[in-house]
Amino acid sequence: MNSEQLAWLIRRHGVEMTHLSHGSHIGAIFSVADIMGVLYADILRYDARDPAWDGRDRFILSKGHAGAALYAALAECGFIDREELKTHYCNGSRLSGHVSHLVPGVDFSTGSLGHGLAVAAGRALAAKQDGKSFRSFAVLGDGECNEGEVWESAEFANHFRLDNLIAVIDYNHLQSLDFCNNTLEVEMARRWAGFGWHVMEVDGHDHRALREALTHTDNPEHKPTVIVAHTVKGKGVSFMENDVLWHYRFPHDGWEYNCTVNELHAAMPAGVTDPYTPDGCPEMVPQPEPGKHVASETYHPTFYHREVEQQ
Ligand SMILES: Cc1ncc(C[n+]2csc(CCOP(=O)(O)OP(=O)(O)O)c2C)c(N)n1
Ligand SMILES: [Mg+2]
Repeated sequence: MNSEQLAWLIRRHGVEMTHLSHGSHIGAIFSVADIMGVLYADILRYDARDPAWDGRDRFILSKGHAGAALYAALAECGFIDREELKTHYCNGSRLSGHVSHLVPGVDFSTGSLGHGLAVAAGRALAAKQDGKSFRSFAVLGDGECNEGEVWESAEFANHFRLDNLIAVIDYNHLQSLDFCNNTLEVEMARRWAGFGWHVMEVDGHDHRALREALTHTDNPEHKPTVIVAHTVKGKGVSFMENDVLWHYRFPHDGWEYNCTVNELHAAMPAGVTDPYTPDGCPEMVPQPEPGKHVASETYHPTFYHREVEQQ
C-alpha cells in the first residue's frame, strides 16, 4: 500500500471511528493523516508479525488525542484487525480514545500532552549507549509545544547530539479551543534552530516533500532533526478545514457524515476500497454554511458562547 492510499484510509477510518463512538478529534486526525501515511508506508522500520522486534524504529504519537489515526495505521499495516477499529472508545476496548501502549505496535501511551519527545529522546540516547541502530520518532502538535517539557527535551537532545531522533511538528496553528495566536504561538522553525536542531520545513500534506525530508535527516553536526510540517487542521473536508469546532465535534448522522464521506470519496486514490460505504453516501447539502454552525447541546460551551455572541 502506498502512502496516499494509507493516508486516505486513515481519514476514512477516523471518520467511522469518531462517528460510531461519538468521539472527538477528527480535525486533529485529518491534520496528521498524511504524516502518518508517509511514516508507516515509507519510513518506519517495523515487523507487524513481531511488534516487539528489537530492531524496530520507535514511534510515539505524542499528540495522543489523534490516536484514531495511529490505530487506523496499525490496522492497515497488519498489527491489529480492521474490525477492532469499531470498538474505539467503547468500554472495555483496548483502543482507548487516546493512545494506549496495550495495543500491539504502540510503544508509549500518550494523551497527556508534552511527554512524548522526552521519552523519544531517552530512547534515542539508549540506542546510542547500547550500540543499536534503531531511530526514534515523535509527532507533536503545535499547541503541544506550549508544554515546557518539550523544550527541556529539545535541550537534552541537542546536548547529546541525538541524530537518531526525529520529531515532526503538525503545525496547523490551532489548539483545542482557539487559534494558537490567540493562545500562545510558538515561532516554530526559529525556536528549534535556536535549540540546536536540524530544521526542515515542508508542506505536511505533500507526501513527496515529507518523504524527502524524512529520508534526509543526516547532517554533518549530528543534530537531532525536526520537520516542521505545515498542515491544515481538518484537511480533506472543506467544512472542517481550519475550524476549531471540529477539534471536539464528531460527524453527526445526516449531512455531516454523508458530506464528509462523499468529500473523501471525491479524492479517493486508485486501488483503495472504502470498507464502510464503498459507493459513498446519498448526496446531501451541507447545512448550515461552512463556518456558521447551529448551537446544540453537544457543542463545547466555548463554541456555544461564540455563536451566541455572533447573533
Ligand atoms: C497536558 C494536557 N493539557 C491539555 C490537554 C487537552 N488538550 C487535548 S488536545 C489539546 C490541543 C492540542 O493542540 P495541538 O497540539 O496543536 O494539536 P492539534 O489537535 O491541533 O493537532 C489540548 C489542550 C491535554 N490532552 N494534555
Ligand atoms: Mg495544532
